[in-house]
Amino acid sequence: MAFEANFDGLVGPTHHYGGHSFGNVASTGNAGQAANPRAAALQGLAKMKALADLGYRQGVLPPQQRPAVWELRKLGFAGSDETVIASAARNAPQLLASVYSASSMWTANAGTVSPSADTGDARVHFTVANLQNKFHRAIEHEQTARTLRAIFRDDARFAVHDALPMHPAFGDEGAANHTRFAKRYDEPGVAFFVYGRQHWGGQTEPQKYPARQTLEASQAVARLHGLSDAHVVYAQQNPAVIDAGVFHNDVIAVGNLDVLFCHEQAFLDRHATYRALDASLGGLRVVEVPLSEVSVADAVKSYLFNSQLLDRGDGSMRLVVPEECRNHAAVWRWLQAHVQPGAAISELLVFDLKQSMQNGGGPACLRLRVALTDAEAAAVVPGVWMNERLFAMLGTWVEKHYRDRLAEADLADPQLPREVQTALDELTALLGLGSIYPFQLN
Ligand code: SUG
Repeated sequence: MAFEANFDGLVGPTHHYGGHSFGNVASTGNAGQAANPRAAALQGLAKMKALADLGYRQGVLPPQQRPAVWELRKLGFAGSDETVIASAARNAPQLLASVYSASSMWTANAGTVSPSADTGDARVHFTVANLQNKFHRAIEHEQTARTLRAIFRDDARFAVHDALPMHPAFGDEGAANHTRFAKRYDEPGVAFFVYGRQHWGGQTEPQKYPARQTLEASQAVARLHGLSDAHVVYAQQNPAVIDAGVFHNDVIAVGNLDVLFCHEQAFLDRHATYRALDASLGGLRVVEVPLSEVSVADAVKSYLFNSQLLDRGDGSMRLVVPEECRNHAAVWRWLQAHVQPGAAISELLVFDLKQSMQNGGGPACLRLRVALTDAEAAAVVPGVWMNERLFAMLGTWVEKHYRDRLAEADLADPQLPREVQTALDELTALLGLGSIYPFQLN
């Protein structure tokens, strides 16, 4: 038996609104607001617990150590950690905020995953995303690789590849631009890679905002995972929607098993894309939302498509959407009219994820999907699986260590790095991960 597990990023204690992501309109629009890291973490945990209670396998990926003082040292700040932080706070507050970002919570960007049914050597393959387009995210990959190797540590079953070379030709944002379709989780499926631009020889690109994912990066991931050409489909994202704030494909499309739920404007050539997927999979169900019913602006603001499609086991899907969908009349109307018994999407679940949403991170951003067989799941470090006990422990841990308010000025507080280390040291013990963080390894 095989199934899809979701590994959600536990929001870290330094969650803030830094305005770090040009092209992500929520991030730049909410820059400078005070955040509530405690509420952010509890909102994420509530979603994980609710899905675990419904019977889905749910894992937790721990946050990263912040501030990444070692990155400030590479940039010329010297002295003790306290001196480095104080001097960055005075002279380069934007840099300090970047190395304080809790952005690793969006684990859809941790890497691209191919299940063992699809790969050349029948292991589950992960390629860590380099996230090279944004400085605050380009500093995630080393820890991401360490964390994934600590959790998926059985080399006979799992392969974790390092991030692709840090160059604009290989811009890689992980699973946010990748969807795996299949008739069943344990059968070979189709890897669908969506790219924003082609580095060498590309014709069309967005004009206003960056395209973060390249075709060349997606092709490299397919090679690393040993995917067969017949089971890979590449499609270019519509550059116009990137310019409208769709910085990852998962802001405008989501798929699972044989269902693709997307906006009419998601792809540059939608008919060719649907045809290629349908042929490769042997039957695809497309649930397409027309522009006449939901505008791209409403899709971006509500995050209708940054939703999770979860298999109900009866041939239909549950759709997990953020609260913001209720607040956009056209979106809510579409959901009320189309999500119903007998349809491909037959049930709606709504979650309050406002803290993450205000940085452009919805339900789908917060999770990394890993299709596993029972034997593979048994080889995962057991402490990361969500259950009553872990939920209670993590809730207590958050209440004990997290602040309920964090604004940019607070990042200069010399106490904050110590609070983070104390919290993370306890967390690795709670999850049974051993030493994974720089402060534990040095
Ligand atoms: O990379 N936001 C993230 C959101 C990532 C969403 N992920 C997916 N769509 N899969 C990003 O733009 C904002 C951080 C700040 O501004 O403080 C940020 O990094």
